[in-house]
Amino acid sequence: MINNLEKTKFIEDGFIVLKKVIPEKVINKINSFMTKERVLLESLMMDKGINLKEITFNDLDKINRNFPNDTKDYYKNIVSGNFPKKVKGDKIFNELFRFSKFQNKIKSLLNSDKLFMHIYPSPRHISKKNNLSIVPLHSDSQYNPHLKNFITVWVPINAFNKKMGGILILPKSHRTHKIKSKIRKDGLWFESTTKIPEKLKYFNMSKGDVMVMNQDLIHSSMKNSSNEIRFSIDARFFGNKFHSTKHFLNLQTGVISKNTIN
Ligand SMILES: O=C(O)CCC(=O)C(=O)O
Ligand SMILES: [Fe+2]
Repeated sequence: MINNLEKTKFIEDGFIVLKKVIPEKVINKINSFMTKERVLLESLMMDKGINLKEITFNDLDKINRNFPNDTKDYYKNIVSGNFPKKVKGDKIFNELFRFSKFQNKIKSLLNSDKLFMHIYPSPRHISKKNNLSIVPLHSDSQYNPHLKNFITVWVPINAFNKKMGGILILPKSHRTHKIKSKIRKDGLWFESTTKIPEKLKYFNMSKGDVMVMNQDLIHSSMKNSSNEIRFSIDARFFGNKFHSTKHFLNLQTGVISKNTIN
């Protein structure tokens, strides 16, 4: 269980690292799955003349200029470090969040006896040179206007050192800063419209740890300066007093629904 001190700290700081809430063997299983899916994406993109290991802004131009209109979003999603819906929707990701140790702590942070997860969770693959996959400073409330009150859970799958990167956060910023949403020219992310003079913080995490963030906490993706591909999952959770206008998973029943007040 979360103790009162941890809960107060989460409310004040806007984040908390929960240690060892997911079994290592589940993280390893997800790592193998993502590694395999990333290899498939590499060959899919290679067939289209794009090397996923060396993405540049030219590749985005190539997609915008040469690819059929109805496929552009699909391929832009891939070059910006995301997986296609078919992969995001794989049941394997539900295994990550089914443990009571995890669920009880998240419920406690949400002051809820039930737990719901926005569909889909976001598995991400970040390669060394891929600047398109770096999410600029933002809060997740900017990207999820359909959710009223939620928390984000960021799960490193193989990123346990600073060289591989992860996320950088600004403690307490959920109360002190607000970023105005303005879509970047390339359409991939929101611009970081607010200059933040403070230094953002990196937290060392171990296998099975998760970073929980308030929906308004300001954070960004780090660059990956290792030669490996960084894998992570981020997922958004809400409790029984709130609802979503899009699809969500009821973690009590395993049922996916939409628009239902729970
Ligand atoms: O993993 C990343 O690169 C960024 C993820 C993120 O912004 C989030 O989990 O909300
Ligand atoms: Fe985020």
